[in-house]
Amino acid sequence: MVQTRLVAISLALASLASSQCPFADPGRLAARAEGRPESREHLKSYEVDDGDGFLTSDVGGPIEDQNSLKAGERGPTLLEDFIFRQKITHFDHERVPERAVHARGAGAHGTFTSYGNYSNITAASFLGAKDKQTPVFVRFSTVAGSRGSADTARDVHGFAVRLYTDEGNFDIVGNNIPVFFIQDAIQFPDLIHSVKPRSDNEIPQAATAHDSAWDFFTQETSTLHTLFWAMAGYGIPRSFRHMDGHGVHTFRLVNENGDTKLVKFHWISKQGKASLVWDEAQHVAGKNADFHRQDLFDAIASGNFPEWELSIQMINEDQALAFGFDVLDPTKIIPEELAPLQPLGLLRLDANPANYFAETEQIMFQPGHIVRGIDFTDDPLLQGRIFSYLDTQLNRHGGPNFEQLPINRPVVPIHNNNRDGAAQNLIHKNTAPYTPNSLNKGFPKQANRTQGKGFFTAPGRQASGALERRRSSTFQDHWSQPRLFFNSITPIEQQFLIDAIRFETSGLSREVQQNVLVQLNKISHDIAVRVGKTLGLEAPAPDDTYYHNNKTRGLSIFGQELPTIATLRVGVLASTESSDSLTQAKSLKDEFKASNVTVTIVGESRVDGVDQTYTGAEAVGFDGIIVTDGTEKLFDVKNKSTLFPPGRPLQIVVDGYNWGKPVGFLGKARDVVGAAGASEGAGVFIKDGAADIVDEFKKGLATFKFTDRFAQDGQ
Ligand code: HDD
Repeated sequence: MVQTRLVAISLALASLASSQCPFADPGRLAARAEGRPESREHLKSYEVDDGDGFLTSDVGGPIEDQNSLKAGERGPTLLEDFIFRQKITHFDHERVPERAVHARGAGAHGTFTSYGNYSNITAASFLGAKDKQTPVFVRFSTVAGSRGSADTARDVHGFAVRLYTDEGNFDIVGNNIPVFFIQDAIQFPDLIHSVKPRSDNEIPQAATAHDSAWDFFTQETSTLHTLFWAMAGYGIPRSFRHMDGHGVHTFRLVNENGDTKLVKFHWISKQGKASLVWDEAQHVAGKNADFHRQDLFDAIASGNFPEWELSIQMINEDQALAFGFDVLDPTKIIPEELAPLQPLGLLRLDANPANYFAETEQIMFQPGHIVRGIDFTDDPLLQGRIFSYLDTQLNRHGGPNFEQLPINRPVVPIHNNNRDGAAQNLIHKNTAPYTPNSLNKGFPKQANRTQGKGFFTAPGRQASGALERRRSSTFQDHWSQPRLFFNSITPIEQQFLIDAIRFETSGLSREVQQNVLVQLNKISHDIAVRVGKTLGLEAPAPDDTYYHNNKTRGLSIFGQELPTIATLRVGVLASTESSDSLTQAKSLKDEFKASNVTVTIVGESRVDGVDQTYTGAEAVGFDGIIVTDGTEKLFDVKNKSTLFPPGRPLQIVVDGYNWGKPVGFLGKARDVVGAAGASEGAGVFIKDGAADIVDEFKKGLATFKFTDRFAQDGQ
């Protein structure tokens, strides 16, 4: 008894110590080193630590034990048991509605640092001075799947950024694809109903490979451009860290004089862009449904803070129609050749949420959260979004006070006449909650451009015209830019895109398949022929109205060397029965450490430095695989062991090779090359010892995928 109490006390002290230790997490360390506040600082006053104290009821009374109050030792529970009722009632109400779209996601805190003073183009204060720092929270997501769906489902990915600026919250609620499926927000429910699971059996989860999705894609052809991006590598990123983000719409920047420019916002990944291949993504979904959220969490927890550069494309107001399309049309990119990327600042994520629900689940982004110096445009998709997010958040929160939740509060004081409502957290003392008033001396006062610096709407913005319920004639071309996208990626990426369409359409009804070919044929006859070949359907005659050979830069993912290999993961296959193998594995681990590459030593059991057993190891867990010398027995298919599923060590190499990863073989392990169905060539490194392989293998990791291992049509 005494011993149990001592253990309990020492555990309590240990947890107290760790919670108070200022150096507990790398984000805090980094913030200290750079002399800036920790990025979660503004949430600290809301934290509940439980580092000490007694268990209490919600209203503070101490709770003695975890038994319900009964009439007699074996009797029924009493209604009187308020402790029981409070606990169970709270549990019964723990869930809030998941987001209607983007339900599955993960987020992190960080800091945005402005590269300069950009007051010549925008009054936005977070861009007003060189090195100015602003706390941020970013939430990444998939769109269609529900909250428990797999991270690697093929999908557009959400990239929502909140900047807690010193003039209020500014949200850029974007995606990893710079265009969107529809041109008018009124069609959003139709789009989402078509991609969500069937209404009768709720199948399939988090997938567009079904009739209704492709029916909508072919009936509403504005979808084709975004669809092409999603069918390419953009639909299956390697991690959230390896994707760019885009504000999608054209926005306005407004300076203090009221001068405006049209802009597109982009977050360019400093990790580079990298993607999985489809077969791999499907395996990941089964083996580790939390693949992306884990990657983000682990990277930040280990002090490898992901970074993105905020870049804009900026054009003049009179250039809105200058490029042969309308910049108000969210299905169009502005090719970089027409408006180069201009970097404005650096976003760095350096702290994980302390509580997923309170922070990641309760953050409520809105395209309508803008700050002075940023303005909307008349893009009809943006206009509708400004309404929808507020509305859906009223539903999720159950009342209008969700902006008072810690994660939603701005870091500046709020003064207005909004009052009451469910879960009102503030105690308003002003008894004249109306404007204008004299009883409170006119406070809170209205701002203007010289006092309080108010303006959200660009002073010169105008709108006029007859009321019309129709799509703009400048929004009609749905086929030129999907073709531009296709022309601008490499042949193997084109192949992946075609293979994805083949996969997605293979189970559709004949009628929808025919419609798919009609639309593909308007983009490219070649694509229609290639997809038609798998479907067993003949492509229509070429329909060349929109055919062209233009290309733009920056769209390719595969074949671009990654700027850094830090945090990439190498699986080193070893055998606990061979000391040579283990020594080699350990020296590889040391050699890769300098590049911040994570080496996982895989062995039959967790002894002698083995990090993971073959029972738990899979190629999906590694970006590259090296087989050590002395492991021959593991690759002998006749070697049935109870320590791993049949054939697992070989399967790891087979999968790694087939998914384009760099693979290495040391000493006698070179025999595995043939057994794994691999052949010598790019990305296959056959060496004698550990020291010989490291440098080349690092280059292999930067190449990331060796795409010459994949077949291409017509070869
Ligand atoms: Fe949306 C969530 C991105 C069009 C209605 N959207 C949501 C999120 C992202 C986007 C990243 C998740 C934010 C988070 O992490 O909490 N949505 C986009 C982009 C669009 C877009 C880039 C086109 C450019 N969305 C769009 C339209 C509508 C909506 C046209 C409705 C008319 N979106 C919503 C929503 C969500 C949402 C239903 C669900 C949960 C939420 O808002 O807070 O209101």
